[in-house]
Amino acid sequence: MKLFNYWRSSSSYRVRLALHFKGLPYEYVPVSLIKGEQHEALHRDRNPAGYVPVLEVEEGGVTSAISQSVAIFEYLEERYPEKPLLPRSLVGRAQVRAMVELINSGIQPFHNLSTLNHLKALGVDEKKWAAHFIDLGLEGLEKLASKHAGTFSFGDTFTWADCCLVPQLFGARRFGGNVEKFPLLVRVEQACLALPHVQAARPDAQPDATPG
Ligand SMILES: N[C@@H](CCC(=O)N[C@@H](CS)C(=O)NCC(=O)O)C(=O)O
Repeated sequence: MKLFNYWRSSSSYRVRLALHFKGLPYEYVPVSLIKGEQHEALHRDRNPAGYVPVLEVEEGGVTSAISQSVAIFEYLEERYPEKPLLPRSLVGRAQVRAMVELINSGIQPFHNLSTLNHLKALGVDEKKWAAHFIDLGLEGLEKLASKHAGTFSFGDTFTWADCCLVPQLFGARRFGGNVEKFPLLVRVEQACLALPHVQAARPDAQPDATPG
């Protein structure tokens, strides 16, 4: 498998967490969002929307490019079910998906690079705008997680919800958010960061990471 991704992209970080948790080897292929490589024809061919991450997989001799971190989660879960990232109960699985969606559709799009660039072009204070929505989303997540969390976001095993939470708090800090307002989320994040597979997936541990 090949993962086309960028060290600081939170959606890329989610997929790295799933891959490392499952112990799946992959080739790391950097796509620099700062240099605009996501818009190059070669990458648009993999993902016409021009985003990372993209996971390239081979099934039955056919190579396919899968975009969207949650679709990638689903593929990996079905393809490699041995170390599950979803709880067993049906309702539990739905609750994890609810936390994932709160982040995936309710927070991350508000601080995506293309969103921020457009806001800037409109003369909006894009950092302040993004910080508002990150804060609002995390407030909802703190309350939702308080119904389900154990050591991790849902009970005592690492799930997709944690694959999304850890990168989201990383992203929130980048935008100057005061994540300490969300003690449960920070406690879960710290439990996650103590795990070796999380350390391996961290942005600053990636080959394209740059200081600062
Ligand atoms: N919902 C998508 C989001 C993908 C996405 O927004 N990726 C960002 C990085 S986290 C990106 O490639 N942005 C490039 C741009 O906006 O130009 C996913 O989960 O994969």
